[in-house]
Amino acid sequence: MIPAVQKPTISIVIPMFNEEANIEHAIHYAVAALEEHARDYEIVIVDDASTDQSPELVRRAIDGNPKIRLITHDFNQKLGASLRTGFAAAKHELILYMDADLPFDPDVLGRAIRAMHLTRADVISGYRFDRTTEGVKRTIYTILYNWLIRILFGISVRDVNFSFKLMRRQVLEAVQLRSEGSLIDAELIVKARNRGFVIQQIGLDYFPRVMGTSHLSSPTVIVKIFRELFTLYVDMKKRMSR
Ligand SMILES: Nc1nc2c(ncn2[C@@H]2O[C@H](COP(=O)(O)OP(=O)(O)OP(=O)(O)O)[C@@H](O)[C@H]2O)c(=O)[nH]1
Ligand SMILES: [Mg+2]
Repeated sequence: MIPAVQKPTISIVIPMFNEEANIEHAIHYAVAALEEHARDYEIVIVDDASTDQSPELVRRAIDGNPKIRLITHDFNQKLGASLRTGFAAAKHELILYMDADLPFDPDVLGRAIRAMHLTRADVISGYRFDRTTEGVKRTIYTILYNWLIRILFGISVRDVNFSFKLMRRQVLEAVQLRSEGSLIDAELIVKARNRGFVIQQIGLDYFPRVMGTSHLSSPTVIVKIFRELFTLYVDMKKRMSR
């Protein structure tokens, strides 16, 4: 007989850089989803030295809800470094990484947790049902990047850079992440697979950013991904037992 499943405890990690137009909105919907789907929760927001009002807005939210946490970088360290900071601080059983501009409805957590139990997965990786709304150029980049990761590491993840990744904390304890930039998503998925963790995927409705400024779709970000891919390639190829 399969025992009834208790709601999990969940940490949502949000990397944040100059998101004053979005962060309160993201917190509101993240809290609503966590109140519904988690036994206990926290929202860990890593401020990567924003120069706008976003850290102030987070502090205000913390006054109303102490389950929200703010970690501040003294200088801008980019996405990978910020996620590593957030993952190291996260203390619950499941960890979800989510962007501040709400590219998906956090309420899908319920479906993802169910998929995790149902498929006995350690990681649920979300892919966008329709990613063409991010524009033709970026759609092509995304397809090529997924294809490249598949060729280099023999891993079939449909949307490796999409920010929805729900993980058991054992995954983060077992893998050592080194990316500073946006290679972090691929590094996380590849190293989880290398350690023998089960990765399953679910499709998600994707909502492109409508407010604030995009920071991660620039040529410098892409160049950094390739530089880090070169540096970390051997490390990312290693298969290890847990
Ligand atoms: N830590 C850190 N996070 C960043 C940086 N730039 C952006 N972010 C955050 O990373 C997440 C994704 O950034 P986005 O700018 O939405 O990148 P994207 O989703 O590829 O592009 P758009 O949605 O089109 O803007 C958001 O939560 C941002 O606040 C940065 O320099 N450092
Ligand atoms: Mg975005």
